[in-house]
Amino acid sequence: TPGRDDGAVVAERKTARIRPPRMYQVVLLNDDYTPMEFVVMVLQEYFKRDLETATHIMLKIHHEGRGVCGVYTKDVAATKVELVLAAARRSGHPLQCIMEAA
Ligand code: TYC
Repeated sequence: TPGRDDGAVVAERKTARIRPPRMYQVVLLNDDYTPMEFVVMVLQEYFKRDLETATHIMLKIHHEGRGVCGVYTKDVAATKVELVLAAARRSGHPLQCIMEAA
């Protein structure tokens, strides 16, 4: 900036430049047909949950209708939704997966 001291400009930017990205939760929905084991596999494979946590999340979805699998930046969440839907389609299961602003 003309007529300004460089040090002052750098100090100004330090307070404004870093902002956390908007986060999105990836949610699995319950249905009557997708096998429990398939949902547990999805939670392990695509959301990096251990067997115990994956089983707990699956049962929560089974009983409450939906459950949060993880919270990610927009692009990562969108990719996970597509990968899960593709895996479900490949296996012939009606499993639904959505993302929503956290
Ligand atoms: N309700 C399914 C069953 O009884 C299991 C299930 C759990 C399906 C979670 C989808 O997101 C889901 N086989």
